[in-house]
Amino acid sequence: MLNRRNFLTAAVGVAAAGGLAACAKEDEGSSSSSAGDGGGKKLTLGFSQVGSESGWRSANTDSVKASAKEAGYKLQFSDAQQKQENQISAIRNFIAQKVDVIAFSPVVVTGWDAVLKEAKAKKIPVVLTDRSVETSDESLYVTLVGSDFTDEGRRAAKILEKVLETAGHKGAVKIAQLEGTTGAAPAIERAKGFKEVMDADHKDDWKIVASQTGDFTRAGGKQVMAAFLQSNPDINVLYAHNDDMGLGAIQAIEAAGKKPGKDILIVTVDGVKDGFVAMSEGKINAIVECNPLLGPQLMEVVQKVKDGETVERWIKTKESDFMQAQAKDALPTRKY
Ligand code: GYE
Repeated sequence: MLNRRNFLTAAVGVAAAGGLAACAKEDEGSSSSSAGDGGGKKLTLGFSQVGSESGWRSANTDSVKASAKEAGYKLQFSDAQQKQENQISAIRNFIAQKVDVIAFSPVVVTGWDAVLKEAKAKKIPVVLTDRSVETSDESLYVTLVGSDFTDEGRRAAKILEKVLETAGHKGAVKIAQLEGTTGAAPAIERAKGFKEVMDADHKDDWKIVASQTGDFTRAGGKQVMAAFLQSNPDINVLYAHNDDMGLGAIQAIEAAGKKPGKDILIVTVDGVKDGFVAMSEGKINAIVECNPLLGPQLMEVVQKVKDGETVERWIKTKESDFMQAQAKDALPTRKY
């Protein structure tokens, strides 16, 4: 099994993928490799999106569409509605259409080898964006453009320390965790990073008393949080793997007659506008940012891959953390 850290050292895969890209160019008989040059054939990018489960996802989709347009690429966009089988058929479709490059954000980490081998056989390079895959063959994709989710989990635990301190919290910390989509990289890794800090520094004072998936949606967050409050009425912290689930949970907390941000301290991940609004209203205590505006970086990488240039194995995104006190000032500058 490969973790994201291993990706960085996988230089062989990059070299192989560079070769792949070069072959793809020949295969297509493309007269020009640079997009928008007027004379040459437009680069065709097949993009399979996870779905439209969250505010993060909408911002990501807009970013991909706008930057493909800006780059002058022909974009074949497909929404998988959070179903792996839809992504597999979208990718097969891209292969049949002989697109120049395939990019996708894999809904879950496992189960991609077969379809990625089909792309490789047709010499179509694959770029992962946002989420990673687990594969036994690193040559099946060129690079990943996206965030370090394990680190986001660690940052969430670190910022929870500050939140507890700011709130003057005393006594046991009983945490409810709303997990992202089961089997998805951000769900696995945000849980892992958080637990790492908890096990190292808070073995005695913190406990995850309830943990379940809310599938990264508001409806999921609301429903699962309502059930948590029934079974564990003494929960005093919520760690939600994204803002949307946190926002759904806030509704459930209020419906149970409790005050989000006070009776239950809340830390979420993403930093979408609605999350910041809730934080400026005092309902979320801190947010770990995960930047969805990956389009420009993705288009740059796609061009390089098409041109047979070597790219880094993992192209990471820069992100920050925000406490409630910063929310009002930061809100007008948020871009998603
Ligand atoms: O945090 C969540 C979305 O993969 C980073 O997916 C992405 C996650 C994001 O549904 O809101």
